[in-house]
Amino acid sequence: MADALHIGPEVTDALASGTPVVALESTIFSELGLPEPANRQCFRRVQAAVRAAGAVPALCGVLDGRAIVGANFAEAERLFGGSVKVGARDLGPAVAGRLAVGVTTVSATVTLAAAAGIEVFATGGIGGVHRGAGLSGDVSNDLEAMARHRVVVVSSGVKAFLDVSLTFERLETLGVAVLGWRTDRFPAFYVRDGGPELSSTVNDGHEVAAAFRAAAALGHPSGILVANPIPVDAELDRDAVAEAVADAEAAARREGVSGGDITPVVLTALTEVTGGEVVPANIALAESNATVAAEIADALARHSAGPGAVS
Ligand code: PSU
Ligand code: MN
Repeated sequence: MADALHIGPEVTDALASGTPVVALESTIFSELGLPEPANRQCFRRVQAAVRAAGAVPALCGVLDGRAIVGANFAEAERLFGGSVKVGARDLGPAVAGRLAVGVTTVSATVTLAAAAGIEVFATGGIGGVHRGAGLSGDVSNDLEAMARHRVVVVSSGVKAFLDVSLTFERLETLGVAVLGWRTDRFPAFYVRDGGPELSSTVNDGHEVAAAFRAAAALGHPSGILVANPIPVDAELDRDAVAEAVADAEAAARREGVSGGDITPVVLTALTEVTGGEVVPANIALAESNATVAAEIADALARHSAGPGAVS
């Protein structure tokens, strides 16, 4: 099915000429991730940040039964209005069933990035181990996808309402390295340093590129998670976030949602209970991650692939 994947012309040219490319998911830019019009604003800021750092953004999604890597303006507009969430396992059925509009999560986007030959991906927060996963078994496929594909994922930690410690442990189990971007603590999304201590800190894109190329040269099959804390001036109050998350989760429980529906419902409730305070924080961290990802993509473009890169 040669038609299953469509790589946009700008991204095709960039990949051919060695210009850095940063893959972007579409779920966060749909109403499943951010309310209108913040979703579009967030995308504009993220893609401008990627371009300002000299890289080409590659927005991913599913349109008319094709996986798109590098949506053009009209395609992006359709994705922003999408409401069908597509994870990695949904890609095959979405294409075969000619799904009209599907927004891709981290797991699906990392899969598409790898298929297209893109090595860096930026998002806000990844999915992970939900609280109470011991009973519900709810663990995002995002973690497994990072273990399976050699892609650098830049995020500000995991979604605010997950179990950060269990997610961190799972990343270790799966063999995904976590590098702290100028930090030695795993960031807690809206808060800079709520999480576990990290064993590796990186200070620039070249340090990430060196670790990524070395892991590949040694045959390690997994990606790397770069954990970039939310910018200082956008950080929210830790206790207020904890309280808002508890309220939002209670609201989701009352609605009786489960599985993949939990994230959008809790995110919507979180926006409501904080009076919209989480929205600018979300945009600021996504923009910062885009800048960091573009710097890493630039460094990777200079560190040639293959064993020769390690000496
Ligand atoms: N984090 C956010 N907002 C989001 C998501 C994560 O702050 O919208 C999305 C991402 O697309 C992520 C997905 O990949 O949620 C994970 O969903 P699940 O837990 O159902 O795997
Ligand atoms: Mn889930």
